[in-house]
Amino acid sequence: MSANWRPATLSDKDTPGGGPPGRDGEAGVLTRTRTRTQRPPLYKVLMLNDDYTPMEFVVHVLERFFGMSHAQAFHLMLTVHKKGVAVVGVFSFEVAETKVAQVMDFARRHQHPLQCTMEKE
Ligand code: TYC
Repeated sequence: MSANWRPATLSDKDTPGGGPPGRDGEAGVLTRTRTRTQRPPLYKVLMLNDDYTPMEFVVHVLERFFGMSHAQAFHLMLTVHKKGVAVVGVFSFEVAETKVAQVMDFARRHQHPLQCTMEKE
């Protein structure tokens, strides 16, 4: 390794080795690192229709666990009822997982078959 070796910086532009090119035959390894941050993946939480869970229970779930107004919750419940499934929110993996667990537990404790799942966006 040459005596004046130093890591490449942005000011080194494309000069290999971070100094004047190749006086002593440096390999010319570019060490600039990528600094762009990756956004975390997002997950859709889906509510599924069934024939038994009362409409008012689903409205309550959407208000309680997804922070919706009564009007928003009622409208989305009707969408699930008519179409079979709807996205009720988009979250990080951990938040989506928690919402699904809360809904499933709440439904089970009230003996309703309501199903809630998540999938990567
Ligand atoms: N289909 C149910 C009924 O008629 C209501 C319902 C709506 C159930 C949405 C689940 O995710 C659901 N009582």
